[in-house]
Amino acid sequence: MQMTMRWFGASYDSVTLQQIRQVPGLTGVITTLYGTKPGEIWEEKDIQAIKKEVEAAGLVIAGIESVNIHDAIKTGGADRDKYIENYITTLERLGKAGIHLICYNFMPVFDWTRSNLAKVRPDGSTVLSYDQKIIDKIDPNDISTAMNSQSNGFVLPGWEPERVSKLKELFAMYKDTDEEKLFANLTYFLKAIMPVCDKYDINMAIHPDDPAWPVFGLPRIVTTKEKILRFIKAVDNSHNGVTLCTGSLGTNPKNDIPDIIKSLKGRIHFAHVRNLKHNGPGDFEEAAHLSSDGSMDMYAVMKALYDVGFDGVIRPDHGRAIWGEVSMPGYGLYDRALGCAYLNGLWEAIVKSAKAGR
Ligand code: DNO
Repeated sequence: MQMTMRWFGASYDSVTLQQIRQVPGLTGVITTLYGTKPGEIWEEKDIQAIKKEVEAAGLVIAGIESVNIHDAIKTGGADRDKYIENYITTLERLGKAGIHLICYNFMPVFDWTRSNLAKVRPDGSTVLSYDQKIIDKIDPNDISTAMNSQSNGFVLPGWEPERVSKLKELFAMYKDTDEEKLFANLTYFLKAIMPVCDKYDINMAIHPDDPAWPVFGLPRIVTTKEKILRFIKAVDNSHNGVTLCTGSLGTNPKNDIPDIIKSLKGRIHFAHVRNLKHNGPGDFEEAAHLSSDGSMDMYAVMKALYDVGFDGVIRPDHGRAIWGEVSMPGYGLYDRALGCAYLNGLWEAIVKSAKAGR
C-alpha cells in the first residue's frame, strides 16, 4: 500500500509539497494538470514540469486524478473518436513519464455534488454535507453558483467556471443519454483505450458517482456492486479497474463496502478512504476519518483491502476544516494528515496481527 495525498498544483492548492512531505508514512501525491480542460491533449513539457516539481520535494507522482473525460465520449457524440484519440495520446505521454495510475469519472454534467460545503459540527469543525431535500429545491442551473459561493475562492474540482457556464448546453447534450447508453459509451471508451494501457501498464481507476444515485434526473452507472461489476466484466482487462471511494459508495447505506471490496479483488487500483455520517435517507455529512465519528467501520474497510491483497495507492479523502485552516473545502492539510496517520495505524495493526496469526 502506498500512502499519498491529493495535491492540486502550486497555483491552485493552499497546501504545499513541503508540508505534505512531512506527513509520516506518505511517499507520493496524486495530482493533475488542473488547468487543462476535458478533451485537451496534455503537453509533454507540462507533465515533465510537474513531475520535476514533485520529485524536487522528495515525493513521487503516484497517480493522476483526474484525466477528465470529454462529454462527447460520455454521450457518444459524433466527435467522440477524436476525443478518445486525444485521451490516448495523453495516456501515452503519461505512461512514458512513468505514471501508471489514472483516476477518472463517468458522471454526466456534474462531478460530486453537495448542498453545503461548510456545515458546522458540534466541535466547531466544518464539513461538506448533502441533503436531498435541499438539492430538490435547487434549479440545476443554480447549483454551481451555490457550490462556488462556498469554495473559499478556490476552483473546485469538477466545478470549473468555464464548464459550469455551459450548463444548459451540457444538459441538452445528455438529453438522450440514459443508463444503458452511458454504459455502452463507457465500455466503448474502455475498449478503445485498453491497448495503450496494456502497452504502458496504466491502471484506469474509475471513480464512483457521488452521491451514489441519480442527481437532477441524470443517469448514474457507478453506484452499486452490481453496476460496477457489470462494466468490470464487460471489459475484462486488469487495467480496467476502480477507485474504491468509501465516501462516494458509502453515501448509500445499502452499499456494503467490505463486500464490494471483496468482489473487486485485483481490480481496485486506487483507494479513497474516508468516513461519513448518515443523518437520514438522502441526508449525510462528512466526518473525521475515525470510525467512531461517522457511520462506517473503517477497520472493516481496511481489513477487507488487506484481505484482497490490495497493494495499490491509497489516500485519505475529504477532511474537515479544523484549527482555523482555510483551504479548498475538503482539501485542507490538517484533517487529511490526521486521516493518513489513522489509516496507517489501522494498516500497521492489521498487517502485524495477520503476521502474528491473530
Ligand atoms: C471530489 C472528488 C472528485 C473526483 C473525481 C474523479 O472531491 O472526489 O472530484 O476526483 O470524480 O474523477
